[in-house]
Amino acid sequence: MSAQEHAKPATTPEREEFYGRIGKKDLSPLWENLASLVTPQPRPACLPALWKYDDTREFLMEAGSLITAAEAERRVLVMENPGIPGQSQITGSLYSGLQLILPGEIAPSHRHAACALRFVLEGTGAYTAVDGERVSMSPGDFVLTPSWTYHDHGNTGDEPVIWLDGLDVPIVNLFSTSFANRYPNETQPVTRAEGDALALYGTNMLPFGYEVHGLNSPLFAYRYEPSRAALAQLAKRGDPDPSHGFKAQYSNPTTGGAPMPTIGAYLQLLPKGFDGIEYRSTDSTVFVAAEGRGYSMIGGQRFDWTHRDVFVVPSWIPVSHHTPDDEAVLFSFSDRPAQQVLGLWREQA
Ligand code: GTQ
Repeated sequence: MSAQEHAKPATTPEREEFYGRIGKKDLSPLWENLASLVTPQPRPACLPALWKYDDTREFLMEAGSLITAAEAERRVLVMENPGIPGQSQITGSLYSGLQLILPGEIAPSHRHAACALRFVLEGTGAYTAVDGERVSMSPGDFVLTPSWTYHDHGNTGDEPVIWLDGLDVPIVNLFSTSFANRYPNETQPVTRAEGDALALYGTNMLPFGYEVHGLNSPLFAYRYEPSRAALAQLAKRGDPDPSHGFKAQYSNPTTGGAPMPTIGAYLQLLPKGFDGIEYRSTDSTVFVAAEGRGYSMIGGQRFDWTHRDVFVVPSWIPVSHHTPDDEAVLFSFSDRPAQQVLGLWREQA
């Protein structure tokens, strides 16, 4: 402990007796807890962790024979951070899980205060409907479901479809601001043609006189191909960032900001032979390998990952990425926009 940190005062019988008495009146002495309450640096309860896709997928398919998407409402295996088990949290502020929808199934329409994102990992033929528009989902697509928008999922194809869900449920519950309800029917009516949002907001044009309203991107699906092409273009222009490789952030085309107020999403290309240097930031981050394989050093611990494996980097723990054998692409998401708007976010290269 440095002289700058608060040293816990000695306990005496008189003090102990006093603490006991005030405890009965719902009071406690700050000086006993100050050091662990107001810490000099982040002390994330969540731990670095990795979920191998092949293992999780096997359990998910097993779940597929145990319960239907309709009965489950959402057939998801939640990734429980081992540092905070039983909380349905992958980090201190975010929820994440793998969702399976089998051919012919519908995950019924509902809405909630929480914002959600999907990153498709396997299969084609599924769609997500948001605000009356259905968008088809293919591997690598990034789809968002803004707060309080009705959404349902369906699989009209002939293969299982699996995606990664990311939600800000722990943030919503921190503030005790959760609301949710089911749509009266299984699916919401389709009121907009497929491709409507993309045509209106995703082509570097906006409807004439468009005024920004709300906090979410009106473009709710970001296709993998153009996102991947942007990384390839970045890679042609110069050297990779020493920590991040060639990295881009998904943006709300009407503001240039994050697609949702609480969750930022990112895509980065790590060229073959990339040997990244350590970086840390206060936003605990969930990564999934969209392509390739490599490993990351997280707080000195090595995590080997391959296509579709999910791993977590907790707040302020140094991370470096390495791709000795193969080029790789990582998708990631975190609460960075929320931290930034609250003036809390920090990074260190
Ligand atoms: O697809 O709407 O993983 O409501 C958790 C809650 C997915 C969803 C989850 C949800 C959803």
